[in-house]
Amino acid sequence: MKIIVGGGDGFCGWPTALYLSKQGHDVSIIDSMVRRDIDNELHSNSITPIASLDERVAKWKELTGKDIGIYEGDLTHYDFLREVLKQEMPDAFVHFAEQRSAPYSMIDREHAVYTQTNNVEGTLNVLYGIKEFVPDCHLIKLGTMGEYGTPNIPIEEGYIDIEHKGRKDTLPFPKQPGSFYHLSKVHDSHNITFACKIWGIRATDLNQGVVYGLDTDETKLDPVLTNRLDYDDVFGTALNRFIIQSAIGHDLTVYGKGGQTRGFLNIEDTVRCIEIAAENPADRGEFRVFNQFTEQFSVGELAEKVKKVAQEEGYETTIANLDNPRVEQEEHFFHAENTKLRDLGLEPHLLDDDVIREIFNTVVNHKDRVIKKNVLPQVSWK
Ligand code: UPG
Repeated sequence: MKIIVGGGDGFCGWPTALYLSKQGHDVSIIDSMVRRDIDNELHSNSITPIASLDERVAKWKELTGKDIGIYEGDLTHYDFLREVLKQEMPDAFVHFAEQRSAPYSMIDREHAVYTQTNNVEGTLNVLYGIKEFVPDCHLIKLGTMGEYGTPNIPIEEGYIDIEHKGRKDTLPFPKQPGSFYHLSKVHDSHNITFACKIWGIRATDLNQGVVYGLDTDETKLDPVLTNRLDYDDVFGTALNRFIIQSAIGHDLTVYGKGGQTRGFLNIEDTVRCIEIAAENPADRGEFRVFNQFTEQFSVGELAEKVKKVAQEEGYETTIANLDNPRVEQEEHFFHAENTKLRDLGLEPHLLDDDVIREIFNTVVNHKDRVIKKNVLPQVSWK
């Protein structure tokens, strides 16, 4: 298949582009390089040193003989997107090209407006581009489990059967997102639902959980292919942050009581889920939703798991319960369905001590790169 990976230079996009290329697909990346610019804005960095996208793609070609195309540009520039679509005529468009940090969207008004205009406008352009030039192209859109929030009922995969005043319907599952970023994904979902309905576009919304890990078989092939790994308070996410904190002797930053429970998955499962979605396209006019996570944990449980492994490796580790910079429930019911990807063949890489140990041993090698002032939370929801 011809597949475009939007955001193919990023944490999820880069390993996905490599994996799809290895599987024999004809992959092109669209990326504006904004994630690298944001590192400069935030005076932050990836704990792993990362090569430029040109170097990455050249190394992949050298090692495998496979070409990955690069289109450097922004999805909010429709003229650019239109030319790429006309050139590539993709069978699938994998869309990771969004501002994906909740804390970044909560810095101030400008960052909230940027997040929502960038994400919503980019996706709207992709929808129009598909309609105009490649109506049969399957949109594989990265949503988030954070769209649902933490309702006091089990979370279904996208839709819920409701009986109300004697009538029945299947309706979109209620959304209660917890940041302007997570809201941007809800707005996208609504726009995609509508576009599928009116234009017959085929779309899969992958409501992904928190991704942990950094390596896949492909990124491990050579240091030039190394994936980025964020540890800072803005782009670092729960489990990865805790592992890096333990490696540098920092207290583990559990926010509040630590009972916040979320769906998690290994980056090795992210790439496979995208392949599964691509190989099993939604029907024309169908807006299909998969919950893309493999296990659920509270952040307190994750901190305990990391502490145990770090101590076994000889690193004394303390868990700190910090004042929560976010507004969120710290103790709540959480149960989400995640059977659809498994039914299509996903075999999860589950979290155990060895998985934590492998990430730990990778980050220990780079711990001198950590900018310590970026570790504690600095962005408040209030
Ligand atoms: N948390 C802590 N301590 C930390 C970092 C986070 O307790 O040092 C808590 C946080 O309060 C929240 C939970 O962990 O309750 C998850 O936060 P985080 O790991 O930052 O993930 P999200 O903000 O949910 O966002 C990530 C990705 C986003 C994706 C989402 C999927 O950045 O792109 O949509 O995970 O759920």
